[in-house]
Amino acid sequence: MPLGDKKKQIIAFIIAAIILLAILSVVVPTLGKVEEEEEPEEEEYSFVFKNYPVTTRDLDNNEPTIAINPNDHLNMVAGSNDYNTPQGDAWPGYYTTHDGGMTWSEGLIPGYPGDSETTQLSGFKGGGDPVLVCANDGTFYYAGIAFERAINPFNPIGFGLVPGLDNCVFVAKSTNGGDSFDQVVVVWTALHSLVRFNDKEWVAVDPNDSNYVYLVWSIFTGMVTSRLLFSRSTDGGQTWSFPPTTITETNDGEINIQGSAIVVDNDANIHVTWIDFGSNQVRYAKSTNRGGSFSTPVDVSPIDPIPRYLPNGNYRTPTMTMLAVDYSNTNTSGNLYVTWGDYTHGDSDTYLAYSHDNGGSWTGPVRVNNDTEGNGLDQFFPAVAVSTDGLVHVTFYDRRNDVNNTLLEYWWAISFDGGKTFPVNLRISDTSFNGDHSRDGDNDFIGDYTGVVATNDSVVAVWCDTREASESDGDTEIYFVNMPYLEVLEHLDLEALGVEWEYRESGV
Ligand SMILES: [Ca+2]
Ligand SMILES: [Ca+2]
Ligand SMILES: [Ca+2]
Repeated sequence: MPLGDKKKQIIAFIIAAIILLAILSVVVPTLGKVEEEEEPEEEEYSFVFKNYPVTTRDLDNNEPTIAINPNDHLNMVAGSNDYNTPQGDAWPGYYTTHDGGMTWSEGLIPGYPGDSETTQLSGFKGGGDPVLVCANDGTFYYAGIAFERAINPFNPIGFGLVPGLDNCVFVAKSTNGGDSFDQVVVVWTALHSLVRFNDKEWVAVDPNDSNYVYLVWSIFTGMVTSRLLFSRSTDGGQTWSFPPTTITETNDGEINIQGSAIVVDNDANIHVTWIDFGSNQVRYAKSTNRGGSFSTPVDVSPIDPIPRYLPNGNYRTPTMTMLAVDYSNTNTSGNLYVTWGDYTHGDSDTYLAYSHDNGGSWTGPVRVNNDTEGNGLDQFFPAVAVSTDGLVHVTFYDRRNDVNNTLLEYWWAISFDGGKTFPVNLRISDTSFNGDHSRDGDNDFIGDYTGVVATNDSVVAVWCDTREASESDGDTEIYFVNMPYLEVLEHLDLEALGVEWEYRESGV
């Protein structure tokens, strides 16, 4: 290297060092100031939860259900009555996410009218009553009903379900995280027994053995009396017990039942609840032999069913039970929680009863929504889930923020003491909406229920929402929210609410 170049390098180095010092003398004090200014500022927790649309298509989606893959919480499958079909009639739709609910794919259970694929559902004209569950090995089961339709002779202007036409309950299965449902099996059809209509089924899977799948449903005779039927599969939904077991006994006077729910606990016990609309009681039965037989049904709680149409709404509001069990493998494991809508105080409230001895006895009802009793504002369509630390989460439609008792929001209540009290009530829809915008005109419909599931760190819920619709352009979508509940609880003043709570690791 020539000597002249070295001299130039030294001069250049000195100049660079002077410039660097000059820059530091300006920048360093500035950095210090910025830090001082930012330190005392802490952003307030908003308690606003971002809602995501599950469905996007132009026609109606209602009556949502959701299940979560225990091995991959980013993988969830939701379902709805989906009218986005070639014929425009309802069919069970499924929606799958692999990114925690931010984006969803949309599909229909195979065999829908116009489908090129033939399944056991091919030939039925419509379907619905979607219910999803997921076993611990990640197998998703999807239950629903399918039916034919015709001009109803008893209601000449009505195109609908006709006594004597065939309909069925079915269970479909997905072993690829809900990307497809390749096994679709009809469990029972109306023509099998010449009874008239199978309705409102619910499905459960043994958490530890996905081959054991259980189905309950109502069967109506002449659309007047109904019984609760049960069938089980021991081979992963390929075959089902035949004929079904009757859980309720007409001979005992239980002739008008509906709104059933079923769960399986960690010890393989099966629990079933329903409403007897003859005696107005929430009822319960249990099987300790994997559905071989059931205990004699018992009363859980008296019920005052909410009106078929609540005030200020042209959509029906049936009363059903929803049931959840504690899977924590701690001292609360096996606790049971049943929720329903109740009209005791002259408006609709969310009620709950609990059993802390695995169905041996029940306590309740407890009023879940914490607004003023008898204020004329309605809560309805509750769903219930237990997180793996034993907290009880109930979600429901709520009109408490509209003095006219019309606009709907979706709310979340939490119990820290096994369902005895629900001191935390939070709004989780990020807007309010009008249920009468679900259809053009007055024949509105937002489904018959909503859905919630919980894990060790989150509570996810789905509901039917009309936020993008209007009275002249009715359309509903399924909306989804994921509440990171541990983070939420950190920001609540639980002490002020009288709550003593400490996070409890699940024994799972
Ligand atoms: Ca839609
Ligand atoms: Ca109320
Ligand atoms: Ca309307």
